[in-house]
Amino acid sequence: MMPRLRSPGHPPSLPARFRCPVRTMPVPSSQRQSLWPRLQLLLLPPLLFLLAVAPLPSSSSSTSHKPCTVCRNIVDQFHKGLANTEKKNFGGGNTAWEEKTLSKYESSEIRLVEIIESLCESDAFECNNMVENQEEHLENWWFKQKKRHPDLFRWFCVDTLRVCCLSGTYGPDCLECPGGAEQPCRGNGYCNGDGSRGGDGKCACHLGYTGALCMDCVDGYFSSWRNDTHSVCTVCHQACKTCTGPSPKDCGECELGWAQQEDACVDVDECAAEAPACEEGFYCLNNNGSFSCQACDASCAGCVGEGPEHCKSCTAGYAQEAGACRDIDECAQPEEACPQEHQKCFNTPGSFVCACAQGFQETDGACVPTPETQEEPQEAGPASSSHEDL
Ligand SMILES: [Ca+2]
Ligand SMILES: [Ca+2]
Repeated sequence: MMPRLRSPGHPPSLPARFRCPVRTMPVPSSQRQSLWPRLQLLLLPPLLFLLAVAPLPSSSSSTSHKPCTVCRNIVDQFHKGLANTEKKNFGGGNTAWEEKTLSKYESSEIRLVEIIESLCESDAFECNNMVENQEEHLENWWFKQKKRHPDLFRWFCVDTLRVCCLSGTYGPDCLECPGGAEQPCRGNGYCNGDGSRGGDGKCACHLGYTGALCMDCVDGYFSSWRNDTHSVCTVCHQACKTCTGPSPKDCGECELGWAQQEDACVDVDECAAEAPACEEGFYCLNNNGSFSCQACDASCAGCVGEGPEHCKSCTAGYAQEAGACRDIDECAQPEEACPQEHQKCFNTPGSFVCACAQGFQETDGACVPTPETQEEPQEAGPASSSHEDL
C-alpha cells in the first residue's frame, strides 16, 4: 500500500494558499490527525469567503506554453524547497523521541508538506491550481518514484502531466527541433516551442544567421567558418553592404556613405563637396560612412571648424587677435564705455555692462549715493572739538 499524505479524516485537497502553515515543527502523527477536525472548523468560513471572491480561471487566455512554464516553476520551487529543508530539524534533537522522528524526516510526509506549501505564491492562480489538481502525483513521486525517476521535471512535467517536452524537442508529440535535440538550429537560433508542448519548431536565427537551420549568413555578414553541422557568420567591415571577408577590400557592394575607390570601399568626404553640406552658423564634420553639422563658436560669424580659431569672421564684440576671435575689452578702450558719473564698466564675453559703482544705486537713470551712505552724518566738526579743548 502506498502511504497516504492525508488520513481519511483530512479535508479534501486544498490549494497551498488555503493551507495554514501549522506544521513547521514535526508533530507526532497521532497529534496531527487530531488537529485536522479542529482546523476544518477554523478554516471553513475564510475558505468559503475566498472561494466566493477568487477569480475564475480563464480557460481560453492561456497559451500552449503556459502550463509548461507553470510546471517548470513548480519543479524549480520544489528543488528550492528540498534545499531549504535539507538541514532543517537536524542538530537540535535532544530527546529520544526527536532523535527517532527526525532521522526519518528526510523522506517524510512532513517534509513533503512543507515543500508543497512553498511551491506557489499565494496569488499565483495557475500555480495553485496545478498543485491542487496534481498533488497526488507529487506524493506518488515522493513516496514511490523518486528513486527510479530522480529527474522530477522529466517525470512530472514531461511524462506524467505531458505539459512540457525535454529540451531540444517541441510540440504535442515532443518532436526533435531542426538540427536535432542536441543542438537545435545548429546553435545559431532558437527552436520555436523548444521544451514545451507548443510551437512549430521553426528556427528563429540569431543576428547574422538565416535559413531553416540558421547555417547561412544574412547580408552584411560573411561565412568565416562552416562544415556540415556548424556555421559561423562574421559581420562585414562597416564599409561593405555585402562582403566575402573582413576588410573593406572584401566588399561586394559598398555601404551607404562609402564609395568604391581602386580596390576598396572608402568613406565619402561629404564636407569636401562644393555645395556646403551644413547651413550658416555650422561647420561640417566628416566621419566614417557619414558626416555631421556642428555649431560654430559663439565668437564666429561663420566658421570652418571647431573653436574661435576657425572663424571665417568675428561676431560683434569680438575681434581677430593672434589667429582667433577674442573678446573686445570695452572697458579698457581709450574712449570711456560708461561715461555717466559714478558708473563702473564690467567687461563680458562679446559685450560689456555699465553699473553703478559701490555705494551708489541707480535712480531715474542716474547713480546716486545709497541711503546707508547718507545716514552717516559727520558730527564732530573742528569747531566743537576745539571748544572742548578749551
Ligand atoms: Ca563621410
Ligand atoms: Ca567684452
